[in-house]
Amino acid sequence: MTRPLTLAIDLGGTKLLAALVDGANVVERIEAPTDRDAGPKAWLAQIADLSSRWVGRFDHAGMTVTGLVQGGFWSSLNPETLAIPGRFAWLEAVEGVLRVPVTLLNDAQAAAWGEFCYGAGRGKDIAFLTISTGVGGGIVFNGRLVQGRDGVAGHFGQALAMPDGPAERFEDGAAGRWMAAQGRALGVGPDAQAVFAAAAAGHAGAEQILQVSARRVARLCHNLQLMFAPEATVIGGGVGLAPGYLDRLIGNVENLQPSVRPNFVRAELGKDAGVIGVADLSRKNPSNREEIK
Ligand code: ADP
Ligand code: BMX
Repeated sequence: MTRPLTLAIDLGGTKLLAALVDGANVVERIEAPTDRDAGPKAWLAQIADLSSRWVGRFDHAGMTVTGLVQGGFWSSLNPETLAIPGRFAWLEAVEGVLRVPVTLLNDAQAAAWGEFCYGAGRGKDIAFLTISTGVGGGIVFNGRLVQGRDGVAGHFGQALAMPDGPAERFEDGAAGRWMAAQGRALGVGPDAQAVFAAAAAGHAGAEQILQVSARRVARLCHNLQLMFAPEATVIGGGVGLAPGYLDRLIGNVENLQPSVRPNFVRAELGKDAGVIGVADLSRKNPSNREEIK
């Protein structure tokens, strides 16, 4: 009989990734768009459907979600990134459809752990940022994933500007959703990919959108450097991994003095950082009885 693997599922504001994971390797993967307006019951049905092909090959699972995870409950901090009705008993619901013990975690916290264990942040104190539908984050310091009180740690994308400035969350002015809206206003649509493609083809307005986003994210990371001084700032997510984005970030910090300059590195596990990270935690905690420490 072959050894059971880990099922890992990552539900973001744009895509749903289901994977069968063996250690640091994704053995099989399936991606589907997140049906943003469909709601939790439909997302559960989609998860059950995508996972059904692997029944018998896994005996535990990890699940990551965009949004705040507190115990087994899931809620939105920014409903624009993904609207989750109320405070949803997601762990119980997912265990109900998958019929195995599930470890549930915020998507960016899981990706930070994956990069710390197997990727660009191996053995280092890191801040991880996903520049994706929103801007998510995770912190691993002294070999531990920092979740903080009520699991909020790492929610860099929810940061607000000065109290007398606009009451806009950071991610609403920098992430993929913002890029898409800016692009559509210029007739470059419908999404961030289209903005990248137009910029590569020489469209000055599209290039400007990328530069504004990168300048803002670089400033956020400069501030994080001053607050936590991570050894590496690992960048992932659909936007963060897109060609040229990391170089634009680096270009924005090269004039800072070295002690306060973020050390930007690309997420080595790419889009699989979250599923690999949560798979690792679920293997260590398969009965799901202990809080993640
Ligand atoms: P999620 O937010 O669901 O975790 P992603 O990490 O793929 O998913 O991030 C989604 C965002 O990244 C969207 O705004 C999407 O347009 C953008 N994106 C995805 N792939 C690319 C790419 N190759 N180039 C540019 N932007 C991308
Ligand atoms: C938002 C927030 C974070 C999440 C981040 C990245 C919600 C629904 N999500 O800041 O919890 O980690 O987006 O999510 O409030 P993604 O879907 O862009 O990967």
